[in-house]
Amino acid sequence: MNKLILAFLLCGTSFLAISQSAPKPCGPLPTYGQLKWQETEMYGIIHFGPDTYTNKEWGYGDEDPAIMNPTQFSAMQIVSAAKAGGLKGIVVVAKHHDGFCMWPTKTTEHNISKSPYKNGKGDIVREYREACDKLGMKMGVYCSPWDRNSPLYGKPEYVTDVYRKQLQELYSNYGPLFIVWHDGANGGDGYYGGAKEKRTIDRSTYYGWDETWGIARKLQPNAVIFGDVGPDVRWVGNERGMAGETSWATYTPHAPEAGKAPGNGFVLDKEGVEGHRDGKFWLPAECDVSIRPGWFYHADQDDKVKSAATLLKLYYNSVGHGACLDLGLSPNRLGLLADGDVKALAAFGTILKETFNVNLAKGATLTASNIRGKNKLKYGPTMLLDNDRYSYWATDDKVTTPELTLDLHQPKTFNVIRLRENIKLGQRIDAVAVDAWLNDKWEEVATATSIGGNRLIRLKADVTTTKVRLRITSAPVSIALSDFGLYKEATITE
Ligand code: FUL
Repeated sequence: MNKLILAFLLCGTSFLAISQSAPKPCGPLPTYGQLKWQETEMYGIIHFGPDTYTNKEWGYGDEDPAIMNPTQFSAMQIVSAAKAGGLKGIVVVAKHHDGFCMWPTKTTEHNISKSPYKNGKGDIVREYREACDKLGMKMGVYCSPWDRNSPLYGKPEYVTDVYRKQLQELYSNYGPLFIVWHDGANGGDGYYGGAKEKRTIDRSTYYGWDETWGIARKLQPNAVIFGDVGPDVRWVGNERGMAGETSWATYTPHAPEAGKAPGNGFVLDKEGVEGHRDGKFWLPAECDVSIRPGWFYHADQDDKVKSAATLLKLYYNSVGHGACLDLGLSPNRLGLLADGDVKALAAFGTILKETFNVNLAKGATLTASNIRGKNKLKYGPTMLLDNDRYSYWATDDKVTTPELTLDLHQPKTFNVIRLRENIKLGQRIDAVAVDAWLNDKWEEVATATSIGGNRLIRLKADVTTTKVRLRITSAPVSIALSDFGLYKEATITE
């Protein structure tokens, strides 16, 4: 009888352990498109157009299409350089504020078919698509809502007959897009078909964003929509490539005027830096910053291209804070990235590859203070080392501040720590600390807040130790951590 009870209890316990259900999700959750976007981590945004030839950043809209005549344009050269830099996709600026369309659109004469490029048979957007497909890179598009060429700009017909039709063309004819990009700069003076005047629009209502976004939802259901107000990816609020030291994936956009709806170009953008812990939406940040001072190519900025070391710093401050980095690339008048830009990208890509190639925590013996339902197979800490963003170490519901010890078995030297949550269950962790076994005791070497999809901690100095301890110091719910990595940053050779 006793044996029977014992057997029942044992079975019961292991049954309970195995059937232990997954932690309940916490707060807003990412969509499929947002998960894929998070995995992308870094992509480029390519500004090339009439401004390249007029040496401007914002064309007035009266540029003659005849100036668009790159003699050596090579999407392959540009996208290959981006790939060498570790970027996984590009956003093509298909139309900037000057209204010039880089594809042969039916919506306006102001487009590439009216230029001498390929005798009016050119399609720059298609050339990028083909290069991306050949190189295994993702593609997105940016079609500026503000159009300083269109005579209709400011009237409802511009939105319905021009802008939305342009989006339809771009979303229908250029394959799968991972992101569609909407700018906040809109309204002001411009050519407007010869009117040459200032036109202001109501930024919270003019573009009818809900309906406009609906085009992407229908034609590109897996693409994320970027804008100051998302709705899938938010602007970080600066063009310096910096997400906050604390940066939540959750966010509630607020309008600068009470009682009005926020819109692109009409938002309290400083709030984008950190997001909101209690934000209503899963709306992580994109950090856009150019490799050069300007977004377009200017010959006098050839000596101001960001170095690999600077790009690396931007990487830690963006990708390392749970955001994605959108790096501006600027082909020159020939239609190529200049040598200096190509070299900086290559050096940057090499450092990243060499740094993150070897996780020094691999092979460690992991001991967790708690494992959900004691189910090691499903929720044990070995899940942290399997390179899967969605397998995870989880704790029982009541355990929100667990600890994990890693016995590295031999001295290892690192200066970068990586943590990731399984964001399919939301952003759960507020803060962590990492200790190293030094001088026969635990010494705190790092702390961090807002873990989310990716958190990189770059240490000021190397740490050499045989044992590391991770402490989750604050979380409102049980944890679901998917990754723990220790890395030694590669040396920069430029
Ligand atoms: C800004 C634009 O006004 C710039 O010209 C550039 O395109 C940048 C990426 O977005 O808001």
